[in-house]
Amino acid sequence: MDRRNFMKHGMAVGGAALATGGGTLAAAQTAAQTPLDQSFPKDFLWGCATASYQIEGAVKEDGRGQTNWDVFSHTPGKVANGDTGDIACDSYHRYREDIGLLRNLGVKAYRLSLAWSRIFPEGRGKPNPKGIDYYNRVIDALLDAGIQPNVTMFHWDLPQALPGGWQNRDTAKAFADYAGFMAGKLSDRVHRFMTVNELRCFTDLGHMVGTHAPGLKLPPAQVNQVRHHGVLAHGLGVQAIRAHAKAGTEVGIADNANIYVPAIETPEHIAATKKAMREDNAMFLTAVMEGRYIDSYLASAGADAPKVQAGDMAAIGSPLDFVALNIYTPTFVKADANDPRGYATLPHLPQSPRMASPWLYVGPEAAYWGVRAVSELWKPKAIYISENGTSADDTLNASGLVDDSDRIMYLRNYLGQFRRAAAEGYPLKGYFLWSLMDNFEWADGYTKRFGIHYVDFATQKRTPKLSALWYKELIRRNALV
Ligand code: PNW
Repeated sequence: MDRRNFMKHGMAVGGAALATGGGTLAAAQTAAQTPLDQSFPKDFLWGCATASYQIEGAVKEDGRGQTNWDVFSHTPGKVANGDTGDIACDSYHRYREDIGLLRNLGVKAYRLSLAWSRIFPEGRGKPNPKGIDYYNRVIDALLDAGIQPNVTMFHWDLPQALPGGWQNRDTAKAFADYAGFMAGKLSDRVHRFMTVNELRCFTDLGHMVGTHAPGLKLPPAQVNQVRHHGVLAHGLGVQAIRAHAKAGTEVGIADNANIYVPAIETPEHIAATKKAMREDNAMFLTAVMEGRYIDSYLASAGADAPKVQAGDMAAIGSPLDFVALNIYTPTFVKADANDPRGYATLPHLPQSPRMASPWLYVGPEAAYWGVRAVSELWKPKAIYISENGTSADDTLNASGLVDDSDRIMYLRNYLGQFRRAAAEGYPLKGYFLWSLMDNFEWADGYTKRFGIHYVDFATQKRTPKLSALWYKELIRRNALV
């Protein structure tokens, strides 16, 4: 009940009752309330997410090979403050403590990624048994804690030894060999694998925008080729995982398709939104879900379209057991008869609300529309949210705690919209909050904190933020709180 209704009702039952009878007030409140059902579906999978380079540290330990992000972060000027992932959260050594944090939250699942270069230090060739042992230990400790591991095979830390990196199509093949190999090692205990994380980030940010490793600004034809190698790696990876994993292992992708939101929820604008979703993600999720590059993409790329070999598109379109989405920020859309595409994407405005990362505009409706548009466009069997969360400029208060009401505000609003999607029957099965703890935030180094646990990077002390207590309660009730 909001304050205005409460006051109205208080007046109606009379000032005397309000002033004297607590019981009368409680009864009046009950009568006035029709509480919204805030619950999530039974068996909804609650989890947290992290990624190898962002938390592990130990970059030279136990035979780990160098990666593109080691090189990039050690190149002056590339990462805020010259920060690197050399130590990060030191989870390589502290994973038992981190699993303790997960257990305390009551999550049923943890999304982690494997560092390819711990397994194949050169990207391919002879596997490194110590790298495999490390992930065996982590996975066994998770299972001992009653937590289901969900494994991403590639979350951006690419073995540096692979010649040409993602510009070379052989990297897609090397990825598939590595992913198949690890699926063979882990699928007795890991039942859900995600191939790659965020196609658009490791291709475009690394090769077009230049803000992520390897820091290139290539011309369009080469960018499209890198994108093609990215989706090809995913597709070949799906096939390799299926070939080596136990029957029943689920395989999907964790992608950050651009998420479009109708400015007005009417059929006209909703249709425009779905068109934007499909066309503006044509080289990424649309290719993966449809096994082809749609005409509008090929027409706009023209002579810069990627070079595709026989069999590529069938591999890219390999059927998936689920689609996982990283959802952070919205792009608003309106139907627009003046635009040949029939829609216009609306720019964010100076006063559009955002969180601590400049790109992180707040738009909880992205949670609902991301799930709905993907469901309606491609009918996946299941959808997971592989990431959602926010940066905040967290500081410790006088008691040494972090009262991150801003992060709770963000999460509660997004989760309300995920709940809406689940309640309407879209096949949303689970949610991984980004992130379990503050970590190496790529080009922002340690200046941006996404965790629900605060990490003091000088001492490696982890402290639950208020948002961790909030998430724990939400999980306990399986309902918004
Ligand atoms: C994701 N954007 O990155 C990554 O998967 C995580 O590793 C990362 O820490 C997290 O989100 C927070 O940034 C993104 O510009 C980077 O829209 C950039 C964007 C989205 C996601």
